[in-house]
Amino acid sequence: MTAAARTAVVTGASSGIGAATARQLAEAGYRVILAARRKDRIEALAAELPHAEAYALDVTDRAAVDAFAASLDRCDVLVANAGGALGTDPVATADPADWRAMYEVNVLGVLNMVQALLPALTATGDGTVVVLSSTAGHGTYEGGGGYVAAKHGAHVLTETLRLELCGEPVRVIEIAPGMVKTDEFALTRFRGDEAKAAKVYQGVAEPLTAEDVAETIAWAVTRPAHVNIDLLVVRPRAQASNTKVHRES
Ligand code: 8X3
Repeated sequence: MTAAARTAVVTGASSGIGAATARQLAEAGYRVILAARRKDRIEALAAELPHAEAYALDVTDRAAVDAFAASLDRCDVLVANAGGALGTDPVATADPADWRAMYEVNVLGVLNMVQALLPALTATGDGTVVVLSSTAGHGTYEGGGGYVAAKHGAHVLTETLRLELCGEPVRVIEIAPGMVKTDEFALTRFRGDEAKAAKVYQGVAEPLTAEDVAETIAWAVTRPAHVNIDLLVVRPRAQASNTKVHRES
């Protein structure tokens, strides 16, 4: 098998960590399938990369995910990256619709992809699942609410999957990033309010970039097959915990 034949599927590949990961896995020699809802974006990125294809996909749509899985000739790596936050409302007043939407994409979206692609991942004899959780999946903070709950769900899904697949030829890796400055994460969370989104990173000298996180993903994926990076927590130096961030005034 040549390196180029090995296929990596990256969800949420239209921007941020997903797009950066697609780039790095392509550079590492993988044929990369970029999956995301925004077809124009993934088509543009796929055109820049060697051995890359774009597939318009909403990971919360199970029928669409099953059709996507059926269209693949092989899948060696799944990077389940699609996810996101909506709002910072306290538990007392948050909109249940936001909680539901976050559970749908951050937990059920991962579940859909894992269930649909597991037969192909196993069939390679050396499959890898990477779930992008978050430091929000390992501790809470005020206003974290539904996002923290959903990312804890993604973390538990990943840990349980690793237990259940022990003995199968599939690694299960969790990457948990802290503060990452991307074009869209905070903007989506604050529903397009640029001032509020900018405040998240205010005074933080160097938040992580999407490329920083993509490097950790590519590194974990390219370890020898018997090496499973169970959990990799990555934060900027200026962030010691979810609630301890150094800001320069
Ligand atoms: C993003 C990290 O701190 O915004 O997953 O919850 S945080």
